[in-house]
Amino acid sequence: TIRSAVDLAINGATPAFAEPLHVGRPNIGDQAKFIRLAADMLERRWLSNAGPLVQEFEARLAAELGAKHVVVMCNGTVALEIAIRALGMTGEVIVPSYTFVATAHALFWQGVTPVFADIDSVTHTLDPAAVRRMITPRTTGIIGVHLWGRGCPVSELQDIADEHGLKLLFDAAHAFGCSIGNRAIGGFGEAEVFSFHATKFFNSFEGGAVATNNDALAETMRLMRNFGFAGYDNVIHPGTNGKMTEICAAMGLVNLDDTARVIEANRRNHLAYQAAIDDVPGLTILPFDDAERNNYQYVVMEVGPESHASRDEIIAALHAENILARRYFWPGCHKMKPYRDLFPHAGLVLPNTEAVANRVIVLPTGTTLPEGAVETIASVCRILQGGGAVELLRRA
Ligand code: T4K
Repeated sequence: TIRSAVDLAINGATPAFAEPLHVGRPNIGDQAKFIRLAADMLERRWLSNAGPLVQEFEARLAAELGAKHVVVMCNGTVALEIAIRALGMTGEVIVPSYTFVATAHALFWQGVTPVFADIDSVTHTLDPAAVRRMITPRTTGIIGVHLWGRGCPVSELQDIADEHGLKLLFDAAHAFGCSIGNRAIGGFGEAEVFSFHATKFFNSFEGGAVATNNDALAETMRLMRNFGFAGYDNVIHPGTNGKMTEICAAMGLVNLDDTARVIEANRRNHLAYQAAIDDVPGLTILPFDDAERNNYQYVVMEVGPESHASRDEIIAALHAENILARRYFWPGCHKMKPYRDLFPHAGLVLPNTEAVANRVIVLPTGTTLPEGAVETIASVCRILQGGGAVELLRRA
């Protein structure tokens, strides 16, 4: 138990956890069912290329999301790249800087310049007024990100897109099972892109998907993901290899059956964090809107100016305890090497992005979080607020 500064690992005590607590520890469903599906797959000798498990996974996802088409891919980044290309995005596309770097990379990799707009500092998602300021004659689209599974302002962004004739795509990598105005994420804009990476709400080892209600777009993406083949020897479109394998689809199917358990664990952890942290001066847990469907996959703690310990001191103290909290998505894409000197970003200042990126800590959650871990993590954070704990760290 951690009661005072001398109980902290930064001050030489034994770490609170013998094994590391990761952010994004995979949740895994019925292992026996996964082994069964894998054995059947080996028996069939059909390992990739739109096999029966991939087809079943796509149908299940379309039903869950209420989308007309779901095209699964090998990962979320390739899914973004294919959606960007299929939509004909060129020139400049406006994105938030405060996102996982894949959102920006997917554009750049397709020869499109990501133009970074600022976020709203309360919601952490794109600020429509900031998007308007970044529009130029070269702008062809907007990618909104439903960060932390919290919907971005879809209708305001749709209005901007309609006014300026822009394509609107959403990066929904965090947002499977979430809603906006009680409509499932997956049906907004021209298309929405999901990730099923190991660290996501539900995983297929690696994997991603694009959901869309546009028949022609879905058809183009299906061609693009398989080298443009329309049957044997008949290439009718430029393409790449974005296919999901059968073993990944098997994992996806198993984990899709397990999402209620994951939501339950995530929600319990989130409530426990709120109860334990929100009365610590300077620290707050970003709330979810309980009127919406949420997956509660990210526990985001914000370190305010009243906090005695800085964000990075809290991270250092947590890491010493084997609590591998993360500074997602510091420092913002516009400050990362590939983008900071790129036209038109040299010297770009995004005040809300920078403020949020400097105050966020993402904490571990999920089905594997040990009993009582939230309270231990909270007591580390609380002790850092007084009793000389940080002073000891600063002297060291
Ligand atoms: N758009 C957005 C908004 C995204 O957040 C992402 C991905 C994408 C697009 C792209 O989708 P994908 O192409 O990835 O499908 C992780 C994930 O790799 C990445 O998928 C995710 N976002 C991002 C938010 O987080 P890192 O660099 O933090 O990953 P890493 O390797 O440090 O893993 C996180 C923690 O999870 C580690 O402490 C270890 C633990 N872990 C990880 C794996 C893979 C495990 O315990 N077991 C595992 O198998 O990026």
